[in-house]
Amino acid sequence: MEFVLYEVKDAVGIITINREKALNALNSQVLDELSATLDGVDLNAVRCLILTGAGEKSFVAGADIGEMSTLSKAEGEAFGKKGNDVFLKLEKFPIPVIAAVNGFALGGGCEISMSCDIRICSDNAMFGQPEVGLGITPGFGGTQRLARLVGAGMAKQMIYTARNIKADEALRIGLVNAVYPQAELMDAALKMANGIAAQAPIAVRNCKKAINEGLQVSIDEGVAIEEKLFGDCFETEDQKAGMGNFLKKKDDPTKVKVVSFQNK
Ligand code: DAK
Repeated sequence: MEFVLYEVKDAVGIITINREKALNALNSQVLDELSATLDGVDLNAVRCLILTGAGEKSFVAGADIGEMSTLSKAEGEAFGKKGNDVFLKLEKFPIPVIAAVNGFALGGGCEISMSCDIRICSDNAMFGQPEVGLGITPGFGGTQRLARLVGAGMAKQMIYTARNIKADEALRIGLVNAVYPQAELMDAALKMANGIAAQAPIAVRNCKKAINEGLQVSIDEGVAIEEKLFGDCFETEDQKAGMGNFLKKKDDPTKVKVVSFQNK
């Protein structure tokens, strides 16, 4: 892979978009490599992913404007589909994905972070959807995911004005969960990812599915989705070990035992 790095630390996979010279802008090759990287994740060994950008300046400065500038209508549509397919793959990925936003997250960069489950960022991060200034609409789900995350009013303001916002404002409006000094961002992301990886994996996966699928439907349908996924956890080794451990601790608090959760 030329533009995407992948490494595994314990049960956490770290995907780094590595096109620093172009501020990690998303061209077709980056999108293809991201897709292939996700396909290659070993879900028996990895329980949480972190997505970040190479360098200290930019997470992803958007879709590649140079590549987009010469596209015909049909090619533009195909490029949009390629991006959307990868972003949906990320959003529906069975395990949680944390975006560690280490700088600019503009246009497609803001959009790819919103396809992740959780966003944390460095104090130099900047978010925005500048597309209308380029004569286009957001094309990788920005109109849809931003409105769902921060509400329609704030999303419309950001998209219509094409104004970028800094990390503290992103935190205030709920676009990110936390802001860290740049040097501490990856440690914080790893700490969160390891905390997720230490939980029962089937339960975590089912929670992701329940939240994502529930957000698309009525509350009645959402609760029914949750019921099914809740039921699915029973009779798993995770559920038996997790509850068994709690009961044992209750009987004798000195016998606190680490549960080795299984993937089945
Ligand atoms: N694309 C390509 N190259 C980029 C880039 C981008 N988005 N952003 C930065 N670069 C490149 C610059 O061209 C420059 O390359 P060289 O000139 O050195 O070869 C290098 O990265 C460093 O950038 P700067 O010299 O500009 O660095 P500065 O610190 O001065 O400025 C900046 C940093 C982030 C403020 C600035 O680079 C900037 O404004 N970049 C563009 C940000 C932007 O507008 N992003 C949104 C792109 S639009 C759709 C599908 C997708 C989309 C829309 C529709 N459908 C098919 C419907 C998505 C759209 C977008 O994402």
